[in-house]
Amino acid sequence: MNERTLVKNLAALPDGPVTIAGWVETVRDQKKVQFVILRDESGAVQVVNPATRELDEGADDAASARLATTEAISALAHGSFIRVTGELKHDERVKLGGLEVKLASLEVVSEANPETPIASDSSLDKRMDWRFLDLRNPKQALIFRIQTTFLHALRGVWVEKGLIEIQTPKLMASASESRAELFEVDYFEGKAYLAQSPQFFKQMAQAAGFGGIFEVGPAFRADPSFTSRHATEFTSVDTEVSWIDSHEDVMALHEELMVAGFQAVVDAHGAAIQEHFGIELTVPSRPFPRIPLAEAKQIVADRGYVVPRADADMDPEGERQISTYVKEELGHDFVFLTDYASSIRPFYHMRHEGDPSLTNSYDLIYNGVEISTGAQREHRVDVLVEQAKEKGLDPEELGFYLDFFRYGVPPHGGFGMGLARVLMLMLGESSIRETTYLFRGPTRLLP
Ligand code: AMO
Repeated sequence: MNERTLVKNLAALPDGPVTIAGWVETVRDQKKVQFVILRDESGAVQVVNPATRELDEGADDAASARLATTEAISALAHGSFIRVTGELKHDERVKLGGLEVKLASLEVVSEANPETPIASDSSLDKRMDWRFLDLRNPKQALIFRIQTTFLHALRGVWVEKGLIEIQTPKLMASASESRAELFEVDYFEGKAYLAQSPQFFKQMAQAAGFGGIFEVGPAFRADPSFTSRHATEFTSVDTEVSWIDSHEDVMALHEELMVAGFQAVVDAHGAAIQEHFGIELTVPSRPFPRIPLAEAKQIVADRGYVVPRADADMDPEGERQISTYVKEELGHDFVFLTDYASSIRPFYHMRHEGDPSLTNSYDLIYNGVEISTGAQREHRVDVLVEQAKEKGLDPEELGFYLDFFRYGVPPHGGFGMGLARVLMLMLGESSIRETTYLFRGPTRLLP
C-alpha cells in the first residue's frame, strides 16, 4: 500500500510531517502563495505552498525544485489525483477543519482533463452518464456508506438469529413473479430467464431444512416504466423463515430488521445525514401500524381520494395518502398494509383460513412508497397446485418448485425489499437513480 494518512485522521495528529493523497478540488493561485483544496474519500484539507515565481541568479537545485512545484500547482486541473508530503499545522484561523498542510513535495499521480463534464447543477441524466465523477461528491458517496451500515446491521440480526446467507441463481428456466416483466435470454440451444426474485429458491431452503435464510442480490424486471421507483435491475433484500404461525411473524421480523438498520444508520451517520440531506433521521418505534388493505382504501376514500380500481392494489397516490394519514394520526413513517385480496397476489401466498378471498400477506409502505412485499406461503402442495391453476399457471412448468412441497416442508414465510427504495425514502431523494450505484432502466445500460 502507498503510505498516506486519510484526511479525516489529520485532526488527531500532532504538528509534523505527513503524506496525503487525493483529488484536487480547487486551486487558488495567488502571486506569493498557492492554496490547493485536496479531497480524499474521507474529507478535504487545505494545502498551502509559498510560491516561487522566478529564480535568482545562482539559484540552487532546491530553488529550481520549488519553481517547478509552483508551476505544477498553477497547471493543476480540478480532479487531478495528487500526493503531497508536507508539514501538518493546526491553525484555528483555517476555516476548513482548523488545519493545513504546508507543502514540501508534490507528485501528480494522475492528471484530469481540464474540462469537467458535469457540474453540481447538471441534470440527473447527465450525472448518470458520468456516474464515477458524480460519486466523488461526498453527498453521493455518503449514500453508499449509509447503505453499507444499514445492510451490516441487518446481517447482524440475521446472523445472530442463526439464519444462513444464500446466493440463488439469476438464470432460471421459468418466471418467478409476473410473466409480463420477464427478461428472456438465449441459453445455448434454448431460452433462459433472468430471475425476477429469489422467491422459489428461498422457499426451497425451507424444504431443505435451513430454518431461515437471507439474500441480498440482484433481481431483474422487464418493466418498461420510467418512474422514480422502478429499475430493470435492482438489489433485492430477501429473507425467508420456517415455523411461523402467520404473516404476523414475518412482520415482526421485518420490524426488528428495520429498527436495527435505522438505529445503526442514525448512530453512524445521523449528523452527516442532517448536514447533507437536511433530514433528522429517527429510529422507528415498534410495532409499526398495521392496516388491512380494504380499510386503508376506505380511509383514503374518506379523505377524498378513491383508488381507481376497487379490486386492485393501492396505486402510488393511494400509498402517499395512506402514509400521510398514518403520519398525521399515528405519528409513524411506516405502515404495513395487510390482508391483500387473493386476486391481486401471487399463487404462492397462503390464503386466510375460512376466507380464501384474502391472503396472509402485506406490503410495507415507508414515507408514501411501497418498499416491500411479504407473506406466509402456501406449503400444502394440493392447495398450491390449485392456486397455481387458478392463476393460469401450468403446474407442469412449475414441477421443480412444487416438488419442494412433496417431501415435508415446515410452514414458512418471508419478504422481499427493494434496497434502493429504502435509501431513497430514508434520505428524501427524488429517485432510486440517486440511491442505486449504477441504475439500469429501459434506456440505460451505460456506464
Ligand atoms: P415484489 O414484486 O413486490 O415481491 O418485490 C419486492 C420489492 O422489490 C422492490 N421492487 C423494485 N425495485 C425497483 N425496481 C423494480 N422494478 C422493482 N420491483 C420490485 C420493491 C418491492 O416492494 N417475491 C416477492 C417478495 C416476497 O414475497 O418475499 C416479490 O418479489 O421495493
